[in-house]
Amino acid sequence: MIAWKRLRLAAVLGLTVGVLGGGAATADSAYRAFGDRGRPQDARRTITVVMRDNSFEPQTIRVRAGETVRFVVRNEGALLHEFNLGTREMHRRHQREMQTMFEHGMMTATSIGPVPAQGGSHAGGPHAGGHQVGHGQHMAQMHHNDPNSLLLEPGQSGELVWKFTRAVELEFACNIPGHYESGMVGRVAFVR
Ligand SMILES: [Cu+2]
Repeated sequence: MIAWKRLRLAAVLGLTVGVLGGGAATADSAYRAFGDRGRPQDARRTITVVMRDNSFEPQTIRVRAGETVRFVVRNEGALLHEFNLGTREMHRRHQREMQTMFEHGMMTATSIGPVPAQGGSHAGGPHAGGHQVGHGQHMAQMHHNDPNSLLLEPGQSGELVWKFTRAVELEFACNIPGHYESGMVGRVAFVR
């Protein structure tokens, strides 16, 4: 049991280095090519996005370069979904990271974080609300503090304020394994 726990911890820590270390430098700053976290007081417009299993509504978002938009995103599906602003290449990279997180139990098809570990968990401990939080959830959340991304469990809503600085080929996508391929991708169209 102890050996198993150590193994799992090692796996998660190893993954952390991989996800947040190596790839992160590029992946995390890549969004700066087209925008950055916006200031809520600069948002003149709110765009509501609904996520289902597996689609986005609407499928196209129209924005202007220089505009700050407040996104309200609702997960009305029964599965875990992501709203992520990025280029096709960024999404491809992120899909590989998500795949690894799934393989390590850091998220499941319906929730962030592993199935509660037997024998209680550690780092983080019980949070407000009596929720047990293990390394997996911590890491998944850390990763999803990216300003260009929201990861929402079924029934959850979230907000993301984004400043679009430059017109580039851009998509909003869900990078949970299999979802992009099955249609969870939409186009960001820059208008003048
Ligand atoms: Cu999805």
